[in-house]
Amino acid sequence: MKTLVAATLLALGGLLSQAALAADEHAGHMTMGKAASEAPLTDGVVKKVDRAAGKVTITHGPLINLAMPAMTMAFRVKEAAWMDQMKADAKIRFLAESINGSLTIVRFEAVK
Ligand SMILES: [Cu+2]
Repeated sequence: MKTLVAATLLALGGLLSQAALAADEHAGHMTMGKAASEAPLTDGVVKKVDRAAGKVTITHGPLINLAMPAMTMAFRVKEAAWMDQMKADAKIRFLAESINGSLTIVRFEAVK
């Protein structure tokens, strides 16, 4: 009986820590906190740069922090200067977040 109780408690503990992890991850979506900046960068290829609109169209791999599969879409860019390194067919690595409802590139690296 003791063993069963211990096993149940262990299983429960596992579930609780998973729930806690999920909650942390969710918090990362909602804030501009540390958690998001630690998310892995995603590979992308620039398709189009619209400086006037401040938007860049990118064919991107899965965006884990946004639960978004690979696709081609437009993003806003947090630092306008990054657009200097974003030309059609340029390979980049980036992190996007939803800022005031707009998906925005918040971290950017050019791939050489
Ligand atoms: Cu997308």
